[in-house]
Amino acid sequence: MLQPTQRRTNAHVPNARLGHKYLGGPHLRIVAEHSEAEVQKRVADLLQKLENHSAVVGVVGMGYVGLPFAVEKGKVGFQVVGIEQNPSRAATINRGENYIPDVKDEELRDLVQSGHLRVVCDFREVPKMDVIVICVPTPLTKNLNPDLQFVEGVTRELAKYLRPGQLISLESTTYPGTTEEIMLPILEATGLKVEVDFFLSHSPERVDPGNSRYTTKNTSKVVGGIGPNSQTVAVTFYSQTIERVVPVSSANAAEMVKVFENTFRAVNIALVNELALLCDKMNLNVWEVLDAAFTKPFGIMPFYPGPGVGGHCIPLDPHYLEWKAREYNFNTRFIALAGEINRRMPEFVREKTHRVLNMLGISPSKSKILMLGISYKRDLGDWRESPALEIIKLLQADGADVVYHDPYVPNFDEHGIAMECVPLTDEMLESCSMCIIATDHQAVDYERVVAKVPHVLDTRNATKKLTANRDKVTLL
Ligand code: SAJ
Repeated sequence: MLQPTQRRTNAHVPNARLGHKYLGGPHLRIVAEHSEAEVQKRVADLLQKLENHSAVVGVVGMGYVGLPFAVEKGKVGFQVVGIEQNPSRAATINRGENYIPDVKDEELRDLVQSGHLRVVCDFREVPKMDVIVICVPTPLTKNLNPDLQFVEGVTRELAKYLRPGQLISLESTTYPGTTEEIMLPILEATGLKVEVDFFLSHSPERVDPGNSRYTTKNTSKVVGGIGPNSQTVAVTFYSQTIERVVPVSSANAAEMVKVFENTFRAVNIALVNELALLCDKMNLNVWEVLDAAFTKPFGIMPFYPGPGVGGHCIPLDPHYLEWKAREYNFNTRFIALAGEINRRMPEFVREKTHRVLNMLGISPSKSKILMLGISYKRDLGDWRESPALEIIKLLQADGADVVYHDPYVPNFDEHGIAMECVPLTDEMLESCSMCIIATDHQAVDYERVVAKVPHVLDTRNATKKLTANRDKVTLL
């Protein structure tokens, strides 16, 4: 028998109309019946606030996803309140200062000055919010298992302040089932019921950091509600600032869409990395082979080998799906193999570095190596999970003196390595035994680098346009 504070779910009550609430001990009785009309009025009220932009929008996590999203919502007139755990980030935004390259400084400044955007560091203002969007990291543990501490922690905080009429939407990339199996029970433990009192959806972020062509506004957005009412309000919410919203049948489906997208990339990157490993053995130029293959006008799309796969999406997200699939006794072999090949690439770069040093007659332990590029991909300053860090660690273990230059990274302290960027002077270049190009930033003068250093190991084909000194370049 249910205890006084417990509720019977509708599933146990035949012909239950949506929205029955049962509180009761031995004599179960309907004490607060939500009529369908009441629920639909709640939906209508929220829709009105979304359509006339009078809704207050909360965005949890002011990172590369949350801040651009908050700015887009503020630009169309919503009152946006960011919730950010890092006080210095919050203070920076509240001063009208930007720290996300994909956000225009003046747009942020104008929104802060007009009061359309401000950031707090706790959840006490949640009751004022009509929509709360969650854009927090979903990392992996050391043994590649999902780490949902941030999603769960935020959901528990939101539950303390949850009120009827609110939409909660998770944007973080995660395994299918997170919204429904992890977040929903925490939110319904408050006694409020989804689809009746509050609404819940998943809409995966699709941000390509540094991509100026595809932005938060013009990148299509997949939206999956826990139920029809949640779907209606979530699609309306996202449609206010995003040109194309793609509704799917459930939050699970929306979660699966995103992990598939990133798995697609991880597997195809691994395919060309494996080809690079084979071409090395067959003395073929993998870059020539791929450039020729990508001239095919249909049925193919460009991917390129590299020193490994960085960022906090592609190396991580597919393992969320791999972990969940095991629950169904299903082995996602492509994901496992792709991860294995991609994680092997730093070791391959170390092996090719040894070959170059051998050719120069220099022992690794007596070498000075310039790592050119630390960021995980070109033209941005983000070194999370960057393969360059792994390669530095491997070469340092060989006794090499490793220095780095990255125009976007003045210094870094990660994975037990702390280094300062060295200037790319002729003297510095000439003092090195060799250089490894790990990130193909466009701002670097590769012609001068190749002219000044004894030899270059180019893991990104950054020197493809060079004609002079080609004998001083070894490609991955
Ligand atoms: N990489 C290769 N070869 C390639 C492409 C990429 O080695 O052909 C490497 C990159 O150098 C980088 C890593 O893989 O180290 C990830 O590359 P990425 O371009 O996928 O970079 P992310 O993680 O910043 O952005 C991706 C988005 N990228 C694109 O769609 C182009 C997209 O998958 C997601 O929207 C985003 O992650 C995310 O947040 O999930």
